[in-house]
Amino acid sequence: MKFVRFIMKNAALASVPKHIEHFSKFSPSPLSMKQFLDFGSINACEKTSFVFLRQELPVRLSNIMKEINLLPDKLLTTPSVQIVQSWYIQSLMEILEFLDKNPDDHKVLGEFVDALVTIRNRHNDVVPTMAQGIIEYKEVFPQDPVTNQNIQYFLDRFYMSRISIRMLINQHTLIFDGATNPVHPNTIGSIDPQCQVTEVVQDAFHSAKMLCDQYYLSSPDVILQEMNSNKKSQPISIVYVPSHLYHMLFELFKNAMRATIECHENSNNLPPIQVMVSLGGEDMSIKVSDKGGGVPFRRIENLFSYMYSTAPAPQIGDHTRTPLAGFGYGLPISRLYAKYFQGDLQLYSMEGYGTDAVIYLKALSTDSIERLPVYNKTALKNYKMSQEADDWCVPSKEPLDLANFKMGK
Ligand code: W6P
Repeated sequence: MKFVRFIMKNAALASVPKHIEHFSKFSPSPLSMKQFLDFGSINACEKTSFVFLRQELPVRLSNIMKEINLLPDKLLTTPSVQIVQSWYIQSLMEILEFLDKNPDDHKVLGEFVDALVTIRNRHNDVVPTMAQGIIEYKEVFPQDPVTNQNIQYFLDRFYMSRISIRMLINQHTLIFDGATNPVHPNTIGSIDPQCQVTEVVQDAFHSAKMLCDQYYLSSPDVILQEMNSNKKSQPISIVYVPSHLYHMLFELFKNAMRATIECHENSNNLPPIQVMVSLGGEDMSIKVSDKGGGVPFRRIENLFSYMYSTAPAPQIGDHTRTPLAGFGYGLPISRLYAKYFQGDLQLYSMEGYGTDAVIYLKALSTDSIERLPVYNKTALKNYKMSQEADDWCVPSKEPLDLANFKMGK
């Protein structure tokens, strides 16, 4: 029996590359907020969702698996990246099992939900494990700008793919587990059709403040304003995933608080963090402003760099890092959450004064459509181009010796 299972397992494993080839030829199908909501409304049909996901999940998995395979060997063969890759292979195989099953069989639908939960849990630690892979790679190849660019390109796409796959899995498992969320009865899976933006702002601020108090024994206050240009004096609400918004705001508040405290160490009153929430016809924007001394323009890009913000694992007994300090991947991943539904997250800093961080989201649910990476020739080119020289000169610190250019007499 054990032997038969061993043979079967390897037969399945051997056919994986063929399946990846097949499914990566399809482009992922981006869903709009409306489509997400439709899966969870009155005519919600578990069967339709099942039939969609058993195709779409292999497509999204295979598209990104092709890109994992394009990573430079030195990175692809690190133990950590190998582990992540094996999780993707395992999860792909588990979904493929459902391709020849009957969508009208209730038992099949139940097993599918269970499989999705297993897959979601398997991938819980993808972000720290990939970070470990970068550390393993950095030990051999200390920071070079070419690698930084490539890793940035890959991880932005890889984590965006992961956000989208987890979104699909969360929606299906939350909607079809047969229970309504007791705390938020009006949510459709993880989406709140009337997400009260300032409520999420206050939640996120409160959590960051607690962390800040714990480590610095003080924390700045908040001044919160909103401008609803559509319906004056009504609170701003949008169709959105509150947990995504919370994640972004929590990250921005931690950064703003740390900057404020470290910049005003020697004074006994901290300038408050100002938040402006604004709803227009196209955008819903949130600006978080601190007077924390700002960041030189040259370093702003590094704040979003996976490579430059991958800190070596803290040594045991090293208490120099606080939770508000080594942010890890907080900012780049927050920007991906904003971009996921066609928004963005940008920093405007003035060194010597402070920083404005702005989250831009779509005001209309018809504009909130998934932004997904697709594996194609353009993507392939981006992995190959890397080795070539930059087409801008490198500024030299050595003064040019004009004597060399004097005409001989
Ligand atoms: C800073 C650096 C930063 C990053 C993100 C958000 C706010 C701030 N403030 O000084």
